[in-house]
Amino acid sequence: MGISAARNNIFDLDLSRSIGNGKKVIVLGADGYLGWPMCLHLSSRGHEVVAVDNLSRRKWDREGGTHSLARIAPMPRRVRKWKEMTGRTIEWQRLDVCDGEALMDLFRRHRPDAVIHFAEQRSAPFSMVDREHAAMTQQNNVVGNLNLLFAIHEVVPECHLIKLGTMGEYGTPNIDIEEGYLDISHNGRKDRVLYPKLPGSFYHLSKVHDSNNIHFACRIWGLRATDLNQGVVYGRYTPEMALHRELETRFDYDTIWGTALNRFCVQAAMGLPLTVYGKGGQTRGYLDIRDTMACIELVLDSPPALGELRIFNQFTEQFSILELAALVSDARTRNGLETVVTNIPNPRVELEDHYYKANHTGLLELGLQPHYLGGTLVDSVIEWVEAQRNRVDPVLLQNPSVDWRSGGNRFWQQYSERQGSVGRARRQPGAVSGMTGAAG
Ligand code: NAD
Ligand code: USQ
Repeated sequence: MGISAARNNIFDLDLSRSIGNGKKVIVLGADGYLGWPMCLHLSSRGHEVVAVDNLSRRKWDREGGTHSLARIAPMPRRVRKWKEMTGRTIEWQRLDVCDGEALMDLFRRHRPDAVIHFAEQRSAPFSMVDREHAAMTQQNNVVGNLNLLFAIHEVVPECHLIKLGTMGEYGTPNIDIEEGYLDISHNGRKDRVLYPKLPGSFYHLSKVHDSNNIHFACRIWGLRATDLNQGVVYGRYTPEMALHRELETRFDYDTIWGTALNRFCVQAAMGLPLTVYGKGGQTRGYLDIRDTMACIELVLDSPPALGELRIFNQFTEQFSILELAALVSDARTRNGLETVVTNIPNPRVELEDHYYKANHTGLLELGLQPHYLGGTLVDSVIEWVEAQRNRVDPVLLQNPSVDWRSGGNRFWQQYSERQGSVGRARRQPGAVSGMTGAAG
């Protein structure tokens, strides 16, 4: 949705809670797609927010030749603009979560009531490029999360850890997926165990390792944590971001970082075929970015008891890839335009036709009122993309550059090698100094 259209919704913006009445919250991964809107959302509701990121995502974009379709302002400019628009302060700190000492210092200085952990390498294809990317992903994610557990344990043991996990931790089992735990009977005895996991990439595996470490820390140190197994997020608009274009979050559309529905909207806007991988029966949980904000706020407002690891499945609807493609193509047909849906060879190793039924009642019981996916949202994203079509690189959009069996392919080589400034400028004709998706 363009800023002008989104402005109509700015009355959704709730600045009623005054500063100082909220909690002190550290947001790790604050420069990302979800972390930045989370900072705005919490700040607008009177929480004291410390925004932390090491800007590695901007570096990974440069490495792989990708860029955010929305121009994203550098963090110092974003927090200045927020202060200018609302009078509220978000404290910005550049820090690597894998630097355990620096993280410990941060915790000693701020003694947060809660920490929201988004700061991980989150692309499944990026984790499958080669050995180096798999190792980097698991080291970054698992070590960062472990450092965080120690910082909480040693500095603020009552602090509520809110950790972003993923629905992909479960994989696609042939039985119903429960919220985190499974009650089992075996040889006449009963117990409750963490739900068995069958993840589909080295990235998804890193989240499983995180979940196990968090579970262990809650058991032995009595920490309190909420692990949110989130589905695929779509959309680019929250009321806070509508205040100014420098407050917008990133929007990825390429085959490494872009997620399915966002990518389909870009393909439709460009008049290119929607790329269904394989048969398209792959079914996943999905949610609107506004519901990510709402879920985390609900969780923050009702922390679990000390020693408890609470797990929620954070999504609102499930769709197969073919259903998503049909939704986007129907939205175009209503506007008199034709969209082609094409099945391309699947670069991933995954079931393409499977049973999928995942329980997700926990957040609804906490009070979540979902925004369900409809044609209006799809239309608004497509309309916004049409206005930036000169920034879309069709090669990055249409061609998977990583194969699960053989790693980075010729498209990966082509783009990861084009690191010169000339190549970058050619790929981003609309880039202007200080407002780019590729440069930190
Ligand atoms: P993103 O890549 O846009 O943002 C992640 C941010 O974390 C980046 O700004 C990056 O620089 C930062 N980061 C990474 N490693 C760091 C480190 N060691 N120290 C400090 N900062 C570091 O990702 P996103 O889409 O905003 O996702 C946020 C979280 O939510 C991730 O953990 C992801 O796995 C999870 N998640 C996302 C989705 C989705 O659809 N986007 C779905 C389910 C779960
Ligand atoms: N897919 C297509 N065509 C495309 C892109 C994707 O058919 O053009 C298919 C994939 O093969 C897969 C499904 O769509 O079956 C989802 O892929 P995706 O790229 O939208 O999402 P995924 O790789 O699973 O990862 C994203 C986020 C990740 C998060 C995860 C939630 O990048 O951080 O953890 O969604 S979940 O899928 O629930 O694990």
